[in-house]
Amino acid sequence: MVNTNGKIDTTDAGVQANVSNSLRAGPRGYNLLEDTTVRKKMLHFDRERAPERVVHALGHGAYGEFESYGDWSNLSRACWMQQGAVSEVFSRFSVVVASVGGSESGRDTHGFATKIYSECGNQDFVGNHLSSFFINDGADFPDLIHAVKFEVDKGFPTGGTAHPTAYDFFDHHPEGAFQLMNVLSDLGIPRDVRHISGAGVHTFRFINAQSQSTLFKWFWLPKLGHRSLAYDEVTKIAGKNNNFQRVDLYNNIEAGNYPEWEFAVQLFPDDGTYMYKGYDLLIPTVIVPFEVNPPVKLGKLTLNRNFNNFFAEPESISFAPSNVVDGVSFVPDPLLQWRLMSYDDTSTHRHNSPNGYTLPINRPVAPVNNNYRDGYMQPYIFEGNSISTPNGIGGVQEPGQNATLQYAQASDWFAQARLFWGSLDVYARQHTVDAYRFELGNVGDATVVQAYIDNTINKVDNCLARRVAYGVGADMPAIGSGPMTNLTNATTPYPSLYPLNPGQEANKSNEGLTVAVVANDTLFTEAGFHAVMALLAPQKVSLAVVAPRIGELQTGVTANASYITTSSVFYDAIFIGSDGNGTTGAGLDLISMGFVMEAYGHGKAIGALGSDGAATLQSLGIANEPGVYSGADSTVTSDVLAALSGPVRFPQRFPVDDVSA
Ligand code: HDD
Repeated sequence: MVNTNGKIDTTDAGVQANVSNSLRAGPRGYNLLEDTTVRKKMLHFDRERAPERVVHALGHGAYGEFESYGDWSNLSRACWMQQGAVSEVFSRFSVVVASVGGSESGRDTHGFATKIYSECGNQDFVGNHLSSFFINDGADFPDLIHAVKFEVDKGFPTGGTAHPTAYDFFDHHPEGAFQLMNVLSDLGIPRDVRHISGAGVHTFRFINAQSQSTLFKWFWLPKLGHRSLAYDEVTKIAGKNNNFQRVDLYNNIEAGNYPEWEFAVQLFPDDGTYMYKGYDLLIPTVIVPFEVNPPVKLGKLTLNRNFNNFFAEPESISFAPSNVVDGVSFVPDPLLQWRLMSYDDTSTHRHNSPNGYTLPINRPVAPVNNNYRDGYMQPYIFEGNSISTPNGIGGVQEPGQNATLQYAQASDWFAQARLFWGSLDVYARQHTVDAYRFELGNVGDATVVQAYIDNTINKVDNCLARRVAYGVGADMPAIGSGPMTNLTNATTPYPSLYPLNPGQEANKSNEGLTVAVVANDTLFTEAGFHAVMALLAPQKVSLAVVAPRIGELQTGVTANASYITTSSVFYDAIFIGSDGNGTTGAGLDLISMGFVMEAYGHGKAIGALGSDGAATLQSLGIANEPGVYSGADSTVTSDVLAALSGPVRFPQRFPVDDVSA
């Protein structure tokens, strides 16, 4: 780490110099060519940017540790899986489509990449927050990315798939139907990265000390559970704070609220077929539901330290699925096989050198001894003359290994998407229908829209296809022309497919959430503040006091946000302050009413404090709705906290299509 604070400015040759004033021919004269100092400063500045990642460009991350829960030597000889092993890690979170500077809350597949700096070398887990993928062959990846990024002849839309080339690609790749439906459900718009899973998508291979192979799929399961946004919030967050997710992670780590994930694996016997109970383990778009093969928890990831320098750490880190330690290996999945090449290649390009592995963030804690030499920016001075292998004159010595195999093919790409659709409750279905309508409604090319509805959505479910078509003005496929999923809730035998369904993760921790209280010069007294905080603080929930202006209010309470700086979309629930005299309802102006009602419209818990709370809710017309509470300050606070751990949101408030016809 380098610290330049308080030091005398120098050139990059270490010569003390003033680099803030140009050398000029007299006080009003031209700049002189001899001003080598400022020329070098400018030259460095002109080259400050490295190319952004071709995908997953927009990201951030943090350090932490991985701890093995036990002795897993029966599965693998990987050192980080042994009894008591604790390794340092860095995790980077990203979104696929948006470029640097975009909104990280956008609807997308979110990347979840982790580098374990273990004693036996770097082990990278480069996954996404969803367990499937859009394609099965790496050869299609450049086309997928070309199709989902902005339209090249227009330069828009950036950061989203609601356009013709994307849906034309999806139309030609039905194997992605399940993944796209996941992205279009509320799973595609997570609240933040502390509440997402990670998934490796492919099958990998463990090898133990006896050289026995066990196949596995890996997951990071968030101890905080899953939480998502409402789509309307996504669009507003993008406008007011497109860094919402990194701010959330950063602030929570600074506050000591360290997010944790359990490392869980589904294990499959390696009998040479790469099949498990009819599931093809070489097809990355095919998932094996947890109900069919429950994951086993092997360890825990904790993120507990923010980085110091964005460029040197999250931006410069190079992840690669090819970075595995001895004891972890691959299978002949054609998507994975191309990934084994592409990441190292892109790292070489981004760092303009194969020496990117020597950067502090990429360097293993395990010793590096090899014959890779020279190239741009080689930082090491190696001793000795022997730089070839094998050798007999004292250079590095080789260990050894390798293997080859084959795979089968599955074909009903829609069955898995149908299972997912069947797992959603009526509200989650509506959100997914709305997301299809948003995307296809923006595609603009009627042929592409109709093709996607007929060729993909209608093969998943006829009712879904008709609802989407109806909403975007396309021809509705005839009733019965596609499969008809039972319309009662959660008909799936696999509820794990949609962890956001009510009741699926009851009693979630509220750690790191933020609740806003609507205040002004009379509403929300200090007594109210103490009553609320007494219950929020133990659950590590923060309180934002939102008022017409920031600063101390006449009640003595300090407002830390105003209607100009903030928006209801940044909070998980809303309180309405009370003046303690029974006159609150009269104290709400139009802006604060709008603030509360927007949160209400997003399904959030609303608590009106004080004896006058019920009257306030009456005046807003929401007094008798689920998730809306009034009463004594402590009762209301407890009710809101319980709502946050339980249903989280009250989707009954969102409009739902009439599908009775
Ligand atoms: Fe990829 C980045 C995840 C398929 C080629 N990918 C990248 C990142 C994540 C993933 C999380 C960001 C890493 C970081 O934070 O630096 N990618 C996935 C998953 C996939 C997947 C889960 C499917 C299972 N990717 C995939 C394919 C290819 C790539 C099939 C090419 C054959 N991915 C890349 C890349 C990137 C990348 C071009 C861009 C930046 C980087 O690698 O370091 O090489």
